[in-house]
Amino acid sequence: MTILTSSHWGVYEVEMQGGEAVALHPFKGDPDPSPIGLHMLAPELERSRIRRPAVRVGWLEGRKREGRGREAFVEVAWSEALDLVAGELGRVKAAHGNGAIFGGSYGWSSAGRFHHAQSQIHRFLNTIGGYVRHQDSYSLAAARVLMPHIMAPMDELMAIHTSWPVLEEHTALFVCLGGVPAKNAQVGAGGPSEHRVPGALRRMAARGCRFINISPVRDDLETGAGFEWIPIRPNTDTALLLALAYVVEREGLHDAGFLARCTVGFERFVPYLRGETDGMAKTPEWAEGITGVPAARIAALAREMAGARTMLSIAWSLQRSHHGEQPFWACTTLAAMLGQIGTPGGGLGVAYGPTNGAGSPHARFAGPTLPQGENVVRAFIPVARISDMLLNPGGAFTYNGGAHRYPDIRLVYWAGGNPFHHHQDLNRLSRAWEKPETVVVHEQFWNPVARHADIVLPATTTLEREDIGYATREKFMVAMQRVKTPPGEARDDYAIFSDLAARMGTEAAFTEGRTAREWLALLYGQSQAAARRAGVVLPDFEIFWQQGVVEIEGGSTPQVMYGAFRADPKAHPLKTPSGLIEIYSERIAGFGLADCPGHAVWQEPAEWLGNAAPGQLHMLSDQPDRRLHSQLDPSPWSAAGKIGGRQPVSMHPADAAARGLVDGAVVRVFNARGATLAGLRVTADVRPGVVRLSTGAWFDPDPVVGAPERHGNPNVLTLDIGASGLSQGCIAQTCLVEVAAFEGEVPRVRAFDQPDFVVR
Ligand SMILES: Nc1nc2c(c(=O)[nH]1)N[C@H]1C(S)=C(S)[C@@H](COP(=O)(O)OP(=O)(O)OC[C@H]3O[C@@H](n4cnc5c(=O)[nH]c(N)nc54)[C@H](O)[C@@H]3O)O[C@H]1N2
Ligand SMILES: Nc1nc2c(c(=O)[nH]1)N[C@H]1C(S)=C(S)[C@@H](COP(=O)(O)OP(=O)(O)OC[C@H]3O[C@@H](n4cnc5c(=O)[nH]c(N)nc54)[C@H](O)[C@@H]3O)O[C@H]1N2
Ligand SMILES: [Mo]
Repeated sequence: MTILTSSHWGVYEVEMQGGEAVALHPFKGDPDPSPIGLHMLAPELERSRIRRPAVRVGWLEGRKREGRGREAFVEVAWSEALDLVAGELGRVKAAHGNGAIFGGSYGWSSAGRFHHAQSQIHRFLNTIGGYVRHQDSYSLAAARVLMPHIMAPMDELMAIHTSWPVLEEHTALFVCLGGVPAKNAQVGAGGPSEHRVPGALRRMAARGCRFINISPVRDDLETGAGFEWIPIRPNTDTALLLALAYVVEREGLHDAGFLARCTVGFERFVPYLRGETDGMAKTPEWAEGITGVPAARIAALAREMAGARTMLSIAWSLQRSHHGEQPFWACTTLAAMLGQIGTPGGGLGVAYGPTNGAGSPHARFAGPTLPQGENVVRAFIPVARISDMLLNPGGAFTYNGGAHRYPDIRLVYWAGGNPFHHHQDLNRLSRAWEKPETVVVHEQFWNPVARHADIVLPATTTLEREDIGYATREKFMVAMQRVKTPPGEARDDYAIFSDLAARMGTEAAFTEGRTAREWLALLYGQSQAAARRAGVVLPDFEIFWQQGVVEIEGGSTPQVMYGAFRADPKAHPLKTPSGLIEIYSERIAGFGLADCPGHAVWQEPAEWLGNAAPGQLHMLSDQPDRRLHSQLDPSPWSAAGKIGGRQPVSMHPADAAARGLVDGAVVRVFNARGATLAGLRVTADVRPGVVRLSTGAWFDPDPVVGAPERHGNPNVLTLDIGASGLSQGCIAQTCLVEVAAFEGEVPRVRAFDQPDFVVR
């Protein structure tokens, strides 16, 4: 029997010897397996595991906050650590209420539907009276808030994307903003068991579909054939989309029938396009000045798109920017004007590429899901406003039409996420992080978030516990066996929270008397029932567990997004106020926000090439190809992508020459917010004026005050303001930097393993 395991980057076959995993191999059922997860057993990772509960020295001595992130830790027994955590939860609850506990705990955690750390922590905190939560994600905040007003919630849109086989058959022109990066489609929350994207793109190209990639970088599309690259300036896509819409309208290429039947507000948008409302017609010449794309190319592209079965696809990175709602709204508007939404192979894609999920032809049903209970604390923050919250208790913010205030947080509790990876302006976060009285973290590794805790509880990995691997609309569900002994005294998050619940008097509510295996059987049974309703027969739990895997058969055929809506919008209305696509939204206009009015508009971002000082470059910090965020960064696969142990920063040859920089050099990337050391990669695959520093190198601040971060972490440079008053989303892609040669002795990147760090 082959033992399988599942991860966010795919399913793998586990080679066992004497009851322990010794190697991982690609899953034979996967046409394009990802190499990322093959390295989960690497000794480099094992060395940085947390082995025993540990408490920061200054906190233990006198609840001192100053040393957080810098001091050593003292290992303690589990019983002592759990007493300390329960004591702190009880103290803060009694003195300040549950509204002083921040348990948002944003992060991807690991695959596995039961041991999902975010679900575990939320369920636990709900049993003790609730916590301050977060809303939306770093992935999608601008789009997640905008899209339900004008079309549909993002989760629904992702699930109903036109299937790849339909695109393969019908799409003549595929225009993508931000590519369809195969590196990103390696990933899918819970287990992408069948990597579909690289093959689908190759087959589309082979059948003659023409691809155009509009992106500051060339290599975020791979079709196996040539394609046109339109190297746009970052954060200016809205201007390009508006100019395309201008040409379509002026030349009468829009589909008046579709607009009348399926949309509202076109007549209120046209005066803006023509410049009647602001004195500026959104002509191709106007857009050329903003985007750097030649006016003639813009005008021709509009005609090409109107003249062929066209799929217009947008990457999520575009909305991770200042005014990030606008490219999504402009894209929806243009696709509606072209009138191809609901046709096979035409229309709009808002999730092709970011993960493996969109375009799947497999059945849709709810996978096993741990119920989180009810959170009675009403206070929340938009997810990326964490530093604002900690620095500014009581401060006001707007969100999705409402007015709110930041809570006063005393205790921060994190399991399954790494804010010292995901947040912007990490130097500012470091200052904000000094505010809470206590920080508790469950982690697997001595990574930056563990090092910024007061109490660290060591958690197991997926290989060290039993679980069920499944991602929405995937082909396989996997019985994840326990194949490895945990290091030291690491425990499952479920076991940790169960013991804490016992100390808090809520054990019965948290565990409901079930072992982990009993939970698996229960949750599987619920999913089995949901699958049956969707026309899919799953075997009973015992058979599933013995088989190790089940292939999801039936329940789905290739689909066309909004085919039924297009045919009869009255019978199949959208959940927008009008039931139609909203080119103009009365509701958003009614919020009265200057930075997000009632239709798509071009507004300058806070930082972009249009306001750059001489020498400044636009920095993109995209998803890393050899990791999932910060996960597995010490692995040999991740390390092999670095230059001298640092994350590479890609730069155009002309920009390198202008600065006298050579390939492979250690460079200082900096702005007023911070500085980092990266390894230079010179390549014509990025547009002049742009650099790309992918995320995920473990944050390694130099203890010397003012010295650059040492590992090439872009978030010491990014800007920490909200996308707009509507969504408050993360705007990591809006960021200007300078790059210079590093003078002097190059500091070493810290070794992230444990012994130099923990004292006993
Ligand atoms: N500059 C910039 N910043 C960005 C982005 C960007 O494009 N540019 N992208 C943003 C996006 S889209 C996202 S989603 C975020 C991602 O941010 P995160 O999701 O926070 O990043 P991860 O590295 O996946 O963090 C997961 C953490 O959970 C831990 N973990 C895994 N499994 C378990 C478990 O079972 N139990 C416990 N207790 N811990 C576990 C891992 O060790 C890891 O530290 O980053 C955001 N940040
Ligand atoms: N290997 C791997 N895959 C991942 C992840 C990972 O960490 N590693 N993270 C996953 C997660 S959590 C998410 S949310 C998704 C994110 O998916 P996305 O947000 O779509 O991914 P990014 O890699 O940030 O950006 C995609 C492309 O958009 C380009 N781009 C950036 N800014 C602009 C712009 O202003 N205009 C245009 N036209 N293009 C721009 C970038 O250069 C990049 O090539 O990826 C997922 N996939
Ligand atoms: Mo994300």
